[in-house]
Amino acid sequence: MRSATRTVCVLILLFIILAPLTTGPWHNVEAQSESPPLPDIQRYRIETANNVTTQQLTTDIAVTIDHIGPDYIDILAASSERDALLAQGFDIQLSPRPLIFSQVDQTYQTYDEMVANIQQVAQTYPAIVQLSSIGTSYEGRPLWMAKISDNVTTDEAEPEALFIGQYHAREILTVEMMLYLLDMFTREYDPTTPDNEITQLVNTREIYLLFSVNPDGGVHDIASGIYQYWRKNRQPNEGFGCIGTDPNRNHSYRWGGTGASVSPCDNTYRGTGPASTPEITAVQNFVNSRMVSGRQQIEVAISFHTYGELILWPYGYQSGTACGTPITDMPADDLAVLQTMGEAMAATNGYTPQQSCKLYTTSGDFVDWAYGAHRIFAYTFEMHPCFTTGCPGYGFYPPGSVIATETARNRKAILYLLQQADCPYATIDKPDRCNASSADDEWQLWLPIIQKA
Ligand code: 0X9
Ligand code: CA
Ligand code: CA
Ligand code: ZN
Repeated sequence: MRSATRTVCVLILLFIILAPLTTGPWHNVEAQSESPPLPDIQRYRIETANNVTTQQLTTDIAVTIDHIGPDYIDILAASSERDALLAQGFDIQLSPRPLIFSQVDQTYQTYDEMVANIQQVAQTYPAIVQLSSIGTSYEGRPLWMAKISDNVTTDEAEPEALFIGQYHAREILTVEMMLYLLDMFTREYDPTTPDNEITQLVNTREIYLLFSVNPDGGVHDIASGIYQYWRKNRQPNEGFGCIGTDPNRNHSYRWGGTGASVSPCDNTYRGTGPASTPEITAVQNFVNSRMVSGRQQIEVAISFHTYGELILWPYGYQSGTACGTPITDMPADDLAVLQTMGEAMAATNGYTPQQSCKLYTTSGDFVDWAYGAHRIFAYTFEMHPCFTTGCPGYGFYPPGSVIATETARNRKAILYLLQQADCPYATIDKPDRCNASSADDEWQLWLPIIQKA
């Protein structure tokens, strides 16, 4: 099965009880007088009165389910996918309401606004913020990263943490999440109150904020004024008319397995090889560079996505009934740590905690690589909105009015993870595991890979 198809099949299980009709803010948006080009990917509505199921819709065609209503299913489909559905006899209607960026929301920051914002903050707080670029995107945009710590220009012996926004272009709330963190760590930092939690964490951790892995996709998504539902990066695929690799299928760990597409036109296209995108090469080079004296300095990481209100941990590559069963490249203690911290974080934000492969199988995503190649305790957060009964139907493009609450919602979870970063194994009552001298069979297994000694 194709990955997106499998994705949707899993989602069916989640949505056997269909969500009631909800009215999203875009319902008020009228068409603009001059009409910008419509995206190739558009929203289509399929009435489910004649028992059409998500499974039927996606068995052969990798469309994305956008929203499930009481008697309809909204899908996101490229024109080729739409034609294929029509050829199969489905009665599908173009959704009449394109989401217009300037009308739906001026509160979301564009790439240029984001850059101006983070440069301004870095200038205001030079003692604790160091701005750099870890590389450039395919179209040449800097991939901006802020390091936040006391003595920020010195590499101190402090646990490190990495937070990443916008792997996927249309997941616009994730950029706001990163900007919330920058704002929180700087405005609340006060060296005169070392007991304040923010101050304590900035003083004892080295925190990396990578604001957007996929700025090209993000810029493209809003360039016409109408949201394009764009997911991938903007790297052309030679010999194909369609553009882009899915950055979250392009990481090197077990790249090329199931749960990613080999077709350049698919939304989960894995790319021509491991780290074939400049963006993922940059991410991996950065994380690799944090291997100092044979030890990976980054202990914990979160990759922010939308949507579904989920906290997911590795591995994503296991499939079917193998998901969650013991596996040689993850000691049982590590799975226990991932689960313990994942559930603790979920208790603070109301997300649903689960192993990635429980949602669906992927290969080449960030968390599998971060853990598999570096043993970083890494999480995918799927932010607001949720995707079950009663959830709002605005999917990837929530109204700006939710930004403040839905970013602050993750504050406690992030502070918790940062607190655990000095010894994640303490969460399963095995703090000695954090010492270099720990050695048992499971631990030894890892030494050749990560040399965490
Ligand atoms: O498919 C993805 O890359 C992530 N979901 S999204 O809707 N934001 O695209 C989920 C990645 C987590 N890994 C697995 N579920 N295996
Ligand atoms: Ca420091
Ligand atoms: Ca350090
Ligand atoms: Zn995503």
